[in-house]
Amino acid sequence: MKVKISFKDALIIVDVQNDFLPGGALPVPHGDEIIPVLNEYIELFVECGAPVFATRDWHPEDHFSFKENGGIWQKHCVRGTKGAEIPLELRLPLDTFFINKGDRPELEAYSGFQGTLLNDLLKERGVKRVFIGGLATDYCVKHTVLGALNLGYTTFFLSDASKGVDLNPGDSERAIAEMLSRGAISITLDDLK
Ligand code: VGL
Ligand code: ZN
Repeated sequence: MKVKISFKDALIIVDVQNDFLPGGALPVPHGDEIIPVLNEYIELFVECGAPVFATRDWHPEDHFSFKENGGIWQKHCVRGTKGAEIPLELRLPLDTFFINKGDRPELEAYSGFQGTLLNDLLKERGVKRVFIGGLATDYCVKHTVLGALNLGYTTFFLSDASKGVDLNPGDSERAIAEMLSRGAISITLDDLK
């Protein structure tokens, strides 16, 4: 499939943060391998004058999703810590829109649209199509993709720039099947070149 990017499209990079990379608190296996691919997507979007968004899991210390607070996850992406930072290897443009989510103790936000201004910022720019990749396929990427579909965006899933955690074997595959069945379009870099 050939897709031509215009300045009305948007790239949304989900949760590429140190804690989700090998060596981090909640590592996604091979999560680092998507960074060079995402850098190529970034270049393409910047060339077309299309906006780049980067979501960040941005939890307070006492977030209820942490095991120590009764949740299911190892403590991760505490705002202001090294683990919550986006690695410098990801070459984000200076005018990247950063979207912090999960920043209230009692609310989970797997979707970049949940409790954020992401939808408003996209609408303000007249964006109709979004291109979403990052970490993790079976959690925040999936929920961000489903959120975009619910809001009426034509939504592309960047299959070569996403990795899943697969807590249960097959989670990522099931997540992809669900995204596609809801109307997402799976693409790779080659489709944009
Ligand atoms: C995520 C688990 C907990 C994600 C965030 O970014 O996919 N996963 N918090
Ligand atoms: Zn989280």
